[in-house]
Amino acid sequence: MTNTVNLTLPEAYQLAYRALHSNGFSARHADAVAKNVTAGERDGCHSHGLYRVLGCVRSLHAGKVMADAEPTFTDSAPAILRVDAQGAFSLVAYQAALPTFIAKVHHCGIAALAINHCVHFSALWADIEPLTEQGLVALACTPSHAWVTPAGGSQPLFGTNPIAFGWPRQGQAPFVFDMATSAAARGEIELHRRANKPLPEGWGIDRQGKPSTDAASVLQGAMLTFGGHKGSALAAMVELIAGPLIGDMTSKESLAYDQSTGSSPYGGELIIAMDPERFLGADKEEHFARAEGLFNDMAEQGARIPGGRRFKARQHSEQFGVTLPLTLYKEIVALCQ
Ligand code: NDP
Ligand code: PYC
Repeated sequence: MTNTVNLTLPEAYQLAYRALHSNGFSARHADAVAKNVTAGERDGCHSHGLYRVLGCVRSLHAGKVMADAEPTFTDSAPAILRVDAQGAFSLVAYQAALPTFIAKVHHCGIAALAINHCVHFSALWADIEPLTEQGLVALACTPSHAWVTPAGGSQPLFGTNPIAFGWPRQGQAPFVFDMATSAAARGEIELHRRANKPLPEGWGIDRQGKPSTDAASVLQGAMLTFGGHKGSALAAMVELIAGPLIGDMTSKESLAYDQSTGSSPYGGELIIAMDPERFLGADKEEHFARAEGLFNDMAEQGARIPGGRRFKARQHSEQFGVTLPLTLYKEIVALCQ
């Protein structure tokens, strides 16, 4: 007997939607989350694919996410928009804010969007792509829960704090990197634990502060930043600019708010976008051709272009669907009943 299940993308969406809606999420939120996790699964980002439905429902049952909140807006400055998710997932707030945010970016050349009071479980490339599709250069980051020790320390303090960046490209997929500032996303470690697989070295330490490749021990101990002090500095930056700068929680505050319920992180996300047309005017084409030269030089050396694996996986899934572990499939089906 096979221990996987193959689903078309519409079937994957329907499964996620039913699990979310039947547990109490409004149609609008269930749709936004189901689309997001289906896109994650489609792009081969399993740590932020359908597996996340379990955490979304857990967060709802724990009372740590609002099921039907409507976002509200504050126009803080010509180049700053704030959207308050009112305790719901970030996705509906982001969607609702996008048209005004994009108009501000075009108007000012650069603008920032702060999403406040949101519960955040999702991959950031999904927030970058709607901006690169509009020809914009974009950057996004968010704190999470205090799971990661700063370089030189031994106790969890930072979140896994992802940073994503996107650059639009004419006639082809954008250049997008999206990376946790920890050696790997927490979701990746959770998937290793579920599959009973050892972790690569360098991802975490156990409760006693010893290096460990056992996923459960690392989940109870602490995760490590990527690149030692460099990832640590970037993680601290994310805490600051997507925490206190936008009036929202640090990862330590988010974990305290969680009260050991195992819910998704609560706090803010900062997105900054730039309009190349406003920076470069008539010279844009010339300078974007130079950027293409950079990508070509990378590829010529055999270097993998970040985002390339994901876009390839997307093409494959659109044709052949996605494959879920049978245990995960059954857990999500059980949530629908
Ligand atoms: P990875 O380490 O798998 O990948 C990070 C980036 O590096 C990706 O853009 C990836 O491109 C690229 N990449 C990977 N390997 C190579 C290579 N050999 N050469 C060139 N580029 C490469 O991801 P993470 O585990 O760091 O993060 C996974 C996801 O988790 C992200 O989407 C992130 O947003 C999400 N996350 C969300 C959090 C939240 O609070 N909401 C917290 C932490 C993480 P490609 O995609 O093409 O593989
Ligand atoms: O995988 O580290 C993670 C994560 C945290 C919040 C959402 N994903």
